[in-house]
Amino acid sequence: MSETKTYESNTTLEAIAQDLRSVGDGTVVITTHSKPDGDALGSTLSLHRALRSIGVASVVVYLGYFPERFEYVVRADDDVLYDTDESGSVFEDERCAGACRVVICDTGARQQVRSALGYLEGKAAITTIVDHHRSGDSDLAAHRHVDITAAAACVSLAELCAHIVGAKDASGLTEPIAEPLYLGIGTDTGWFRHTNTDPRTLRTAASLLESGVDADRLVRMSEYGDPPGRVELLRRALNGTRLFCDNRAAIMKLHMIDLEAAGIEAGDTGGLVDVVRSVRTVEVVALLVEISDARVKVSMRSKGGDHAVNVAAIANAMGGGGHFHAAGARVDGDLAYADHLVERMLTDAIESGAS
Ligand SMILES: [Mn+2]
Repeated sequence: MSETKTYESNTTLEAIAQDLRSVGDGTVVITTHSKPDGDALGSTLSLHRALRSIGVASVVVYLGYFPERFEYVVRADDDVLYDTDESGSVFEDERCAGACRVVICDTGARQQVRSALGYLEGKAAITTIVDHHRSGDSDLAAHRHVDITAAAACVSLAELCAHIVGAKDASGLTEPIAEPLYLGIGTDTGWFRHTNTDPRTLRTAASLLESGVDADRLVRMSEYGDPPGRVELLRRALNGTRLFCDNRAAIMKLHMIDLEAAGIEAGDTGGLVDVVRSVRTVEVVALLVEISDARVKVSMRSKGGDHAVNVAAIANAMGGGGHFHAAGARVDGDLAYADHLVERMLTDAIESGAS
């Protein structure tokens, strides 16, 4: 993707904070990638609450399926709109129509904000991206802060929120702002297990704990928040699982009928790969979820180590994106086609890095 080269920062968090502090009576629209995860939720809600604390109005817009497990994070006094059917009609709301600024958190990729594209059209001059992904579409926003060394968008947001409220660092944030930030950092690092967990991640997280965050509650709600249908989903996912490449790679598969039988949405399949990733020999796992007869969602995770598989490169080759150890794409074709494609790409990746 040619835009990858130019998808980098052209402003600082301090400058973004200064700009947002100066908007007066205007409303800031805050959004993120569709089917928000913990980091998407954390980055948007923390910014919303930080702005509210200094008297700046904002509204958060969530695109697509909203995971039930995260409903508890949104509080009664948060201003949130849901574009659940991804029609984009939610942007007709007068607060969106009259927005003075738009902030997109945890993504900068057109394909991840598809139902907002009509709304974002012509608004690049007033739009800011705060992201930590390697690739995105620069033309979406005139102002960009892209820190690919940040373990989560929430690491950058913690700093941005501190600038907004005038705190010296994240330890000076109030609990309502700190809680979603801690959730985002926790979930994007696999609760501090993934290779992206570095000193800065832990320092930021420690500062957030000092703000009074109930970390145990966040882990319980987000990690132990599966509905009973999860067991049926797991049973079906394991039925469709196979190891290959001397047990170094694994593919898990879910058909639409599996999701229906388990009563689980396609956006709520996170964590399934952990069951297979725990196998010692497995270096990379792909989860294939059938979205329609002709479309498959591919999520890939790799472990760290000397010859770690770069799943971002594989995802890019399939038109998707992500991080070195966690990436995904949507493949046009049926499940059998996607299965063959992914098996070949994982095999190539393992064999080219084999020692
Ligand atoms: Mn993220």
